[in-house]
Amino acid sequence: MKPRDRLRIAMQKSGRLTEPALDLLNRCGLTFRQSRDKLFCFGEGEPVDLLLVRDDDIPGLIAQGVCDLGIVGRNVLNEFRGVVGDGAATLTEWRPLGFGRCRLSIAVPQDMDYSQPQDLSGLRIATSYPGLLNQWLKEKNVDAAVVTLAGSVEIAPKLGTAEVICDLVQSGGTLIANQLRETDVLLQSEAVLAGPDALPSDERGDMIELLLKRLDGVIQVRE
Ligand code: PRT
Ligand code: ZN
Repeated sequence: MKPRDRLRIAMQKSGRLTEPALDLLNRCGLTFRQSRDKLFCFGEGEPVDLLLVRDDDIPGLIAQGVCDLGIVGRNVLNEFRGVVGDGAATLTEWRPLGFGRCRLSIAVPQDMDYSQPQDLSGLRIATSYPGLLNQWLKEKNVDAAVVTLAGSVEIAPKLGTAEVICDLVQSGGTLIANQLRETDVLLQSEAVLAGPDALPSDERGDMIELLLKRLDGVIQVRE
């Protein structure tokens, strides 16, 4: 395969991270021509293009070398790193980006007695982040069953598919609406710039360095 001479950045096509990610790239001086299918956006001034995808696909696209960088939640990046393990291409968090902040937390029914992680022993915990949850349970030496759900995790206790959940929390409103109480934070998350461990040794590496410099300037100005 001929090495690409343009940089390719993966970002969320449509969701919470889309607008702030585009805004950040614009402030780094990157502008894009939106294509009709909106999957691929050609960079106008600089040789940097965008691939618009589901956020869950971003780490894999970088690991496969389809994209050079990605803007994705730390929760998604770390789940991929944990699940894929040591054998696969390793990814690095190059920069925290300061938006899309949330936390991955355990939440229990409001009326449940809970004082420490050991109280979860023998219970079922519903989550979309089985890798991160299993890692935490192992650290805490808790033997609980992990029930993996793609979405609507917060209604699992009501449906009876699990007693407890492990999900993303921002304002806490969703938990309250479902009579749940946040107990432990597993991960503080925000959008990050993710990439391979090592910069490519061609022009794309130089472009990434330039982008990181601009990013640092933009992030500093904002802080
Ligand atoms: O289609 P695609 O797969 O790309 O989108 P998605 O639905 O998986 O992702 P999206 O757009 O919902 O979230 C993208 C990223 O935003 C996540 O991976 C997080 O890194 C980040 N983020 C920040 C959040 C939240 N805040 C958040 N509040 N992601 C999800 N939520 C959900 C949470 O799952 C829960 O259902 O919002 C609810 C909780 O919010 P509060 O405010 O009620 O606590
Ligand atoms: Zn997703």
